[in-house]
Amino acid sequence: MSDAAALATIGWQPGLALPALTGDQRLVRVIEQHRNGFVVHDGLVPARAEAPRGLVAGDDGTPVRPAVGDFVIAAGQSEPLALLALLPRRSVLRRGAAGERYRQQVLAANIDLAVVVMGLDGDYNPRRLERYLALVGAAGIETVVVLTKADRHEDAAQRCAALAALAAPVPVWAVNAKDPQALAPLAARLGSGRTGVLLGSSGAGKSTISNSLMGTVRQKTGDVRAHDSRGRHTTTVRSLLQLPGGGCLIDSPGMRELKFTGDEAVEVECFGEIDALVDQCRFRDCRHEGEPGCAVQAAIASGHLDPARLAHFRKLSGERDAAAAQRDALVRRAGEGGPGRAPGRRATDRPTRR
Ligand SMILES: Nc1nc2c(ncn2[C@@H]2O[C@H](COP(=O)(O)OP(=O)(O)OP(=O)(O)O)[C@@H](O)[C@H]2O)c(=O)[nH]1
Ligand SMILES: [Mg+2]
Ligand SMILES: [Zn+2]
Repeated sequence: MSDAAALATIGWQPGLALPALTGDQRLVRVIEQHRNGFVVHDGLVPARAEAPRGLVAGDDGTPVRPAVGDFVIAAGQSEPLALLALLPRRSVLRRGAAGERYRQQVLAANIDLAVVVMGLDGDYNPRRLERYLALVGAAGIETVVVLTKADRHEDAAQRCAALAALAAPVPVWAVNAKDPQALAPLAARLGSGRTGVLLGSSGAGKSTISNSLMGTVRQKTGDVRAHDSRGRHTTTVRSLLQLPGGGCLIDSPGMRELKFTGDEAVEVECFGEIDALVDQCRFRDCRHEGEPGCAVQAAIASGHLDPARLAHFRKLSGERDAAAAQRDALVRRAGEGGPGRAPGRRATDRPTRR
């Protein structure tokens, strides 16, 4: 198998020029990230790999922590391979890292499709879906929503329609995740050269979807608690799987927190109809709190806009603004204090825990 053909099995896009490599170097993709190292794949075999302090040179020379999905130049014949340099990312999915200080966490890199997974059981939550859509919207990648456990819930069609209305134009499918047939539309979007990432709460069915697409029980799945449908955090590491159809899929641990980075276009990504109404308000600086000629309040009065949705729109844009202010303050401080330090870098791509 040629290098390019092997790399295609781990999501290298056909026709993309390979970087220049010396004798003992090869191009690999990060398929797992652990506290003390990485698992990478060159299209033929997986291998353990390490980088000093977990960092490699980014495309502008600044140190970057590789994430699952990254293509990296590695050196060495025996394990652990040494990770040297990161190839430019075609997309990055981030969230705000947990904790008081502002920091970004890269969830996955070089992704073509975000698959937001939500159970139709106690996991069902339209407000949480809005938050997911805002977060993945910032990555600018194709998104689909998969509602699992449709085989168990009689109101599946109704709930699916309700979410389809708020997610449009993002498609929403209600499925039995154990049924590979039901996932055919998803498989069709994950052909050769494409990489998807599964996102959702613990117990939503991400690993069940992975197994159905793999056609084999590759990922461990776990029962959810009967009284609140919560999962037990069965999956503990993000890992990139090679699908039989040629594409790649990243299964992730259940997400407990979805903090914004400040880059989310909340208005555009998930509240388009509110954004359109705002344009019709009489006053440019309308706060939609009773001003005359307010199109937003008129839509609520006529039953066209759900007040709960407006409230959540305000909450999410407020969170986004607060995150953006924290980010900008950090960039400013870095710019004043650190000679040679690229602005903004301090907040990005750092290990979340040491
Ligand atoms: N009946 C039915 N059960 C499902 C479906 N999807 C998932 N399940 C079950 O829900 C439970 C949780 O599924 P997992 O695939 O482990 O969930 P997960 O999202 O990977 O959870 P974490 O790894 O903890 O983040 C398991 O018992 C699955 O068998 C579905 O569509 N129908
Ligand atoms: Mg799982
Ligand atoms: Zn208004």
